[in-house]
Amino acid sequence: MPGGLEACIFDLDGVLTDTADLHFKSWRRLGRELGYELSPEKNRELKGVSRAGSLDLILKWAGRELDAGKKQQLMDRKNQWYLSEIENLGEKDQLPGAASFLDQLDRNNIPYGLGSGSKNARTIVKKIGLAHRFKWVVDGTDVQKSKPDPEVFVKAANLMGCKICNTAVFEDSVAGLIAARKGGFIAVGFGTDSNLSDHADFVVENWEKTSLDEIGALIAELN
Ligand code: B16
Ligand code: MG
Repeated sequence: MPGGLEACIFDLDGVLTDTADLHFKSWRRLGRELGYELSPEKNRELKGVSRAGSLDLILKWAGRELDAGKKQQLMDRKNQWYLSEIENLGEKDQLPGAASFLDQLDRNNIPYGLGSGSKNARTIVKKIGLAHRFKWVVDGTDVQKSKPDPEVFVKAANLMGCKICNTAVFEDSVAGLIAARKGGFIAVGFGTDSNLSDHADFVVENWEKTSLDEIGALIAELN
């Protein structure tokens, strides 16, 4: 196996598809109802953060405090808007090269699973036409603790029966990379954010600029 790589776990939003803008539209709409304008810069801080964690941050930025019942109502409303935003997702919304990377894993008999903080992950992965490729899926509905807690990845690794230290987690968020490292995984940052490298073993910019061979070589260098 390339570089001793035994298995891979993929984050969903930002790694296999990009729904960040759709989350942004829905949170901004909710913010406006609270008299708060969510900026694109502040929205970036929500990357990889759970729904409840995102609402708490927005309320903090808006200087608001609400009880648990009201917060649940707001999260439900945001999710209704988000669900209508993701209605038209399709295969076209797979990040370019993602499916080819899965092909490379298949050819090398390297198992892979999904580890997403989103409670909508199963819907999204189906819409983008990748559900049939993921035998192992752990998402926000399966865990008690959100990223940066490693629970989502550890649960996926346990399902897959792979050795954590030989399993690479691909993540576009700092919260997710911290989770991967805490869990003892190989933490692979995905994307162009400058802050990823501080929390990752190495970073790949996008699927079209890398290959399984390159990732295997980068992992071999870590050992
Ligand atoms: P939901 P990931 C995360 O998905 C998103 O990055 C984050 O922006 C979102 O708030 C979180 O899921 C919860 O999403 O409201 O759909 O449960 O990156 O972990 O795949
Ligand atoms: Mg993500």
